[in-house]
Amino acid sequence: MHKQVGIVGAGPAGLILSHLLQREGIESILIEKHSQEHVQERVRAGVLEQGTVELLVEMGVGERLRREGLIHYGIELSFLGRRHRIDFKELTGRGITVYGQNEVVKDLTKARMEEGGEIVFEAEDVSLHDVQTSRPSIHYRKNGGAEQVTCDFIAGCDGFHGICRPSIPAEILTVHERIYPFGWLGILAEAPPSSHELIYANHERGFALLSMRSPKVSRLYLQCEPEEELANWPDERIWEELETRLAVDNWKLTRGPIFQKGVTGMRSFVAEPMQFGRLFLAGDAAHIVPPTGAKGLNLAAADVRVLAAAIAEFYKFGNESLLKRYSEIALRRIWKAQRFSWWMTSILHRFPGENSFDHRRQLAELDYLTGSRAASQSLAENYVGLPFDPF
Ligand code: FAS
Ligand code: PHB
Repeated sequence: MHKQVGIVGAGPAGLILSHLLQREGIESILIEKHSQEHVQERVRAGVLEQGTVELLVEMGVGERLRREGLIHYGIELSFLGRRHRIDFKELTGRGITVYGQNEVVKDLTKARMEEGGEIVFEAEDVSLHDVQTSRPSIHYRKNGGAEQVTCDFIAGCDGFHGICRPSIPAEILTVHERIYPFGWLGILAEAPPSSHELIYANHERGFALLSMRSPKVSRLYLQCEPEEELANWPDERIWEELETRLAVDNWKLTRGPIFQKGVTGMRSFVAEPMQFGRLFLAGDAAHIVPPTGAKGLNLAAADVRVLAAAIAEFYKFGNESLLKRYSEIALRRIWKAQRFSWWMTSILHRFPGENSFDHRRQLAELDYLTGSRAASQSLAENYVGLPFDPF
């Protein structure tokens, strides 16, 4: 079997790419190791930049997002027992949309299938071959049988733990990484969100975040040890800790049954270049940001927006110039998001080994940030999403 583009991984990056290519009349196949149910139920990001929403709507997969997504024009920063609102509308004229990543994946998978898109779920032993030739191929096992598809291009959209990035020889790749000495304990609870907007809290006991998924479902996070044992966190302890870290006068956190709990490690990671021969990496396969800046999913969408245009230009005009510049273009945005995500993480979390000077400096930065129009505008424009670089 031959396909113009073989895509490894049916997460947001792979699905958005496949849909964008289809709109350019370019056929692709998605090879995914997990089942459709698993991919669609996985709890991950929840904040979409306005540019990502506009891309999904423009692609024709934004109908439910528009109907069910929660549009926010600000966030709250909480420290020293007080809240400070960052007014995105006033500072940037733009906003964000709160809509679960798994909902985005559901909408995209449904659209792919309705338009005859090919997705191979539960593919095993996926491997890449001849990526330095003009006829690379993907080999995999399905229902016990060996399968392979030759392609003109392979898109590595298989996330951080996938097989595509490791397919690039180590001497070619440069890796930039910072691993944080803490993680996030995240919960989903059947509790109406206790705030209309997200609350990011810097507290002496550690970071906390109040987010949501719908008017009935809250999503909350606590800074914890990187290898935290969930067994140490019965529901009662989680709620008490959240109440303590998010506490301000005359405000109450609404509790409800917790139906999902998980601990996520935190790292900043970039692998360069994002292409090798006819293999192009996108999304978490090439870069990871700590979730404090809510950039993960949005960066994946931004990468494939460029990659789809580059592949389309190749088929339309036989021109490889954009393909050759894919890495350079994508990395400009990626490094800005890396900086922003690292900065949000550094001003809102407690780092082991810090002393009182570091604590007071953090509080002074938050005080400056919430008192200066220039500083809060910088946060706002990065959070809602920087304009896409022309290419
Ligand atoms: P994904 O990891 O989403 O998708 C890759 C796909 O490839 C998966 O479906 C996987 O099953 C498949 N795959 C892997 N190996 C394969 C193989 N060998 N063969 C075939 N398929 C293979 N971002 C936020 O902004 N906020 C958050 O709260 C947040 N929480 C997160 C929590 C977790 C646990 C993780 C891991 C990430 C979180 N992120 C968050 C970041 C997240 O949103 C990612 O940036 C986003 O999923 C990136 O999308 P993809 O690049 O498509 O990668
Ligand atoms: C979420 O809703 O899951 C979420 C929101 C904002 C973040 C990270 C996660 O910064």
